[in-house]
Amino acid sequence: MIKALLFDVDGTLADTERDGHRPAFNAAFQDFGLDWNWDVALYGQLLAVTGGKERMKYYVDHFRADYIKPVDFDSLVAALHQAKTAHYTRMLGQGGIPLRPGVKRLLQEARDRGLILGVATTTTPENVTELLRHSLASDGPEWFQVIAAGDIVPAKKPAPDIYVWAMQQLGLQAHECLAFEDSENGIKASLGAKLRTVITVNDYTREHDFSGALAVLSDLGEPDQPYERLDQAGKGERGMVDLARLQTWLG
Ligand code: XBP
Ligand code: MG
Repeated sequence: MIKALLFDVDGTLADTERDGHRPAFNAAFQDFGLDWNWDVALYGQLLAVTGGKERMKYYVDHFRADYIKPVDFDSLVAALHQAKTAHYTRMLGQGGIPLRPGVKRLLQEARDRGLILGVATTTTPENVTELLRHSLASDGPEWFQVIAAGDIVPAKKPAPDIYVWAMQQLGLQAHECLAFEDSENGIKASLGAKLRTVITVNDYTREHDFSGALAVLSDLGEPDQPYERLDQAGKGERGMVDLARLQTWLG
């Protein structure tokens, strides 16, 4: 039996990108009087880069040839990112972003059965704790033994570093853990850390390459709302991800 479940956050625990991070970035750009505006389609392209600060720099370099960077551009990016985080966490505080189907159910079951829970994400730590507090439970952050997030490792996903760091904190090996991801950058990171990985796709990631995944699913499923399995090995299968099913997949 595995000992720990390690979760990505954005796109996996909750659909945070399109209606959470994206409008928060746009609100920050407005605060600073910038004419930058990320629509839903453009944001899909920008998601190729993980990390909010890294994403803003990538946008300027690849989409805004007209923009003249100030000498202290890094400071501007840092200030924009702080403003963005404030907008985003305010949204979370208003209960704005629910967890995806099956997430709370599986976390609860794992907790009841004494499994270790962890987070491995590129997003800012306070984004994670606010999401867990407002969308999981008031003590949500305490359900997790490790929250590996943000700039804690310099190389963000697709680098495996954040998963390696989380496992080091837990004193566990990859074969004792299972990862949950939603994106190609995410699975590159988890497989790079030698973790078996379950994928739940979303509208931004449906077409990504998930080679090497244990299973690719629409979501984790609920009793009255089964997941649909999308990978060739189990195509068309429907059901609900619980520990028994994970154990079957792990063999
Ligand atoms: C999440 C991200 C993050 C968020 C923004 O990727 O790419 O950058 O979009 O978060 P993953 P910050 O789900 O693979 O961890 O602005 O706090 O960086
Ligand atoms: Mg993700």
